[in-house]
Amino acid sequence: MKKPIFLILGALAASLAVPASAQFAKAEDAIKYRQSALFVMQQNFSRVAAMAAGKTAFDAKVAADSAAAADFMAKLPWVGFQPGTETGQTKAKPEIWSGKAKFDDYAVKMQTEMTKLASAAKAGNLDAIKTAVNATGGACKSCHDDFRAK
Ligand code: ASC
Repeated sequence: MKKPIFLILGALAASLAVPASAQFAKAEDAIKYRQSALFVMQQNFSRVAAMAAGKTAFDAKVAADSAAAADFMAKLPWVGFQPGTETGQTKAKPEIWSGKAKFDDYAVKMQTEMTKLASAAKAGNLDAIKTAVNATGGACKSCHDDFRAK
């Protein structure tokens, strides 16, 4: 059976369209992007973690703002882990791409914990912040243990 021409042209256009996720001009841009997002996230997270650990004075406003920033930043790095960005200036292990489902689970887990931290910080509850900092830090660490080269 002959297919209508518009179906054929539509399928062709779809196959030629660049996926929206492939937004980086170069592999090194994707690497820089994910590292930058993780760096800004970590800077905001560690500011709250330092308060939770009693290393710096607790400032509820700074904690809430920093945790909100970290929570937002936590959403951004993942698109940068696109295929073809396994090598270069990166500590990302190739297992990220061969074990993507596990990596994605870690990414979701970290975002979930970071959102809890943002809620705790917004509420200004230092005990809840401490609990959430530990859970979030644990999520960072377990992914690094498996997927980040030393
Ligand atoms: C940080 C940071 C990490 C995590 C991890 C928590 O501030 O840079 O990688 O927390 O150390 O265990």
